Amino acid sequence: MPSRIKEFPNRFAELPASDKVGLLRTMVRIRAFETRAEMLFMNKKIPGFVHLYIGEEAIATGVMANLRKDDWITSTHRGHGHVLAKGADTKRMMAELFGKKTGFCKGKGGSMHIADFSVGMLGANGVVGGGYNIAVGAGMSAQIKKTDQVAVCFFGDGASNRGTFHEALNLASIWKLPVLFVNENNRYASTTPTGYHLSSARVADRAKGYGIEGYTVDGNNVVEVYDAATTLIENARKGKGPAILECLTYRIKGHYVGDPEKYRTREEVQAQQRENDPIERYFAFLAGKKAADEATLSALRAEAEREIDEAVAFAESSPLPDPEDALDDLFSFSPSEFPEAVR
Ligand SMILES: Cc1ncc(C[n+]2csc(CCOP(=O)(O)OP(=O)(O)O)c2C)c(N)n1
Ligand SMILES: [Mg+2]
Repeated sequence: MPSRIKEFPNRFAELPASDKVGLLRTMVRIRAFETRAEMLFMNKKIPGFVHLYIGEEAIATGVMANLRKDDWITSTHRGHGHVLAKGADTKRMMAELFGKKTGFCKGKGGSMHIADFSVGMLGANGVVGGGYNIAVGAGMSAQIKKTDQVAVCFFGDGASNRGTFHEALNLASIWKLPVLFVNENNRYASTTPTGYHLSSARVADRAKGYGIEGYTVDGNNVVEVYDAATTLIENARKGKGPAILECLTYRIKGHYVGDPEKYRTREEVQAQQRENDPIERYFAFLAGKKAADEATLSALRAEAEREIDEAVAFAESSPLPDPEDALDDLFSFSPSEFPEAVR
């Protein structure tokens, strides 16, 4: 049987009303950023590749609401939502997407390589499964320094098949590191469905092999994600060790902007858009409890659009990196510089 879960304690109920609306605000900001990034990419303002997080906003939002600024995250090629929810500056983020000098990586990284150490964002990553061991290293440093920081590693269903997954989970388990592995199971790894590429029914089932806990939640229900993350992050902080939190979701847009999407039907996508939009679902939930109304939602959308407008204006007016900066921040060694022992 798939490891679909025990109920987590309802910690969402303890949140003040403003924080409940805050979760909606974060999801709306991510959606606005992604919608604009898609348009800008299609208008050739953004070079390279863009992988959109539309439809998956509840995961970054529900998890990050439980993190302190000095907690760490590692992200993926689909990382904009993680970066925004962790509190990075939208202007510098947009500038990085544009390849401008004012971006987080001076315009040399682009969409897939945004890092902002000042808010604990250790990096998006173009290498699938490249974040695991960075998160484990961060968790190890917290344990050694006794800082009670936590590291959260976001990874996709496809990424759970990388060899690095095994190395990281094993080490995190034997050393009881404060790391939460958050799987974003959006049912596809590029063009390949989970039904084909996963050997287990659930990614969370793999936790058993490492002697840790693994749970699956509805990743399009921000309340469910929040509640599970609260308990698991508190456990990690208290020294109870790592866990896997698998969040079932759906990627509404193509794998990348421009994906011809021959591997799925329009009907499948439309049904998800209609019935499983995480923002619509959470808004309906809040509205049912009279905690938000249409005016709240419109105000949040307008606020997000203003923020993105400012970010785009900043990115557009920023300079490109200078050609002579191309080789700055690179590390290379010639064989003659290697120590004798490894030559
Ligand atoms: C090590 C490595 N192998 C292959 C790729 C090519 N690639 C980019 S994204 C992707 C699929 C990732 O799927 P998943 O982990 O489910 O993340 P999702 O795109 O669904 O968010 C692949 C195979 C890569 N970037 N890095
Ligand atoms: Mg996937």
